[in-house]
Amino acid sequence: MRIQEQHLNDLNKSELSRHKNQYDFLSQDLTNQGVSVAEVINKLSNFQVAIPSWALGAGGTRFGRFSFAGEPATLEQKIEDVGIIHNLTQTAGAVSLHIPWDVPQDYKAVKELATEHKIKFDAVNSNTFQDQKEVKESYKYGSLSNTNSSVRDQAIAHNKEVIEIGKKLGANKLTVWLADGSSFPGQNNFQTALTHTQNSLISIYEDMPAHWKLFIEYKPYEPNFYSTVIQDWGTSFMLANGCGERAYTLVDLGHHLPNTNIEQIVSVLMLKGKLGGFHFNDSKYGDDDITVGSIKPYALFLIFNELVYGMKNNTNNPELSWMIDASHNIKDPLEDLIQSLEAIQEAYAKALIIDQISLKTAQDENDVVTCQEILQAAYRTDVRPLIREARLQSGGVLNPIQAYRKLSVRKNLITERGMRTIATEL
Ligand SMILES: [Mn+2]
Repeated sequence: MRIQEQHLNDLNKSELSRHKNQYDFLSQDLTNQGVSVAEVINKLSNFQVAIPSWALGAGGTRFGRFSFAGEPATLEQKIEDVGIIHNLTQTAGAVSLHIPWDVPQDYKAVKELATEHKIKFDAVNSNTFQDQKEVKESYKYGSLSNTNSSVRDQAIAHNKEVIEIGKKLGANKLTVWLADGSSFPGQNNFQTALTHTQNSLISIYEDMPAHWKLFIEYKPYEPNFYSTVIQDWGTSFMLANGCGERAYTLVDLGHHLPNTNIEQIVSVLMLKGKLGGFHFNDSKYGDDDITVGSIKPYALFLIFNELVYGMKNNTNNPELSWMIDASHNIKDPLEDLIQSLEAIQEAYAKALIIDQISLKTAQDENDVVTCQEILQAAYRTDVRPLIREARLQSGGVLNPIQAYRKLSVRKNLITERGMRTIATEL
């Protein structure tokens, strides 16, 4: 399904005067407070978040999966879905592919389709957390950390193959997330497992082209319930340092034990120039992978405060790679992603209007009350008119969810693809 520009203009027309009033009021108020509204709008417009190919169909749980009608059955259809989201929001200008779920058949055609939708190829993701068809060795007891060298070699070779696929698409980052660990005490030798993992990662790192980055993701538990080899940011940081300059830690919001101070982790990693990628989602209990901002929007804002500070002050830290890593099985996946993008933009906008100069003064004077007042003044501001204005200026719609429904996108996708399609590998 292709959305016509004229349709977007028509949708915006009916909302325009209300938006104008709200935007003028907020923009005047922020300008009086010393905020450069044009700069905020510009930053919001430039902020692009990658959509992972596995979030476009309904996700499942370990108990089952409920398909959503009209799901994309091919890589081409997945790119088209990202194109729809990007068209409406103008903030989803990239797709992150999962190999081997999304190996292109025709690279040229896939690249052309992506370009047509103004979609770039973000980090490619390897998969050694499940056994693929027709492979010799099993990852049941781990991949890069396995006690058996032929299993490790197979997992390394898979990652190198993912790099080759990424190269052909014009990607320049590899994300490695390992399920490796143990489910029972005594099952693993921690030191051996970590040493194997480091050596395997070095072998993958050395295979990457000189302009590529390696992102090492961590997670405390699940699928293993006693130990995980790369369990926390410290382990990831250590492994990244062991690989070299272009290896970085990747923070996934859901990959922390409850109440972890994620904003502090972000801040420390950026100080050291080692935060490479960021995965957005939200959770109540564990790695729940639910819609960004649906549970803890204030925590997301505090994280963005550190990200904004780091992007301004830690010039040694590279430009970050943003991705939504959420997937569940109740909502329309595309509406869910639009909600996530909105929540990300909102937290980012609120962080951008924090009065950093006054905050620094209050911190220096140990005026704790004022510090809190400054943060919460920004958080309590309804910044949605700024996000709408950024979208409008970039050619998107004022209200993406409403537009999605008015254009009957899902109905059209069902007509095109059928009721019973299932996204590849879900
Ligand atoms: Mn992730």
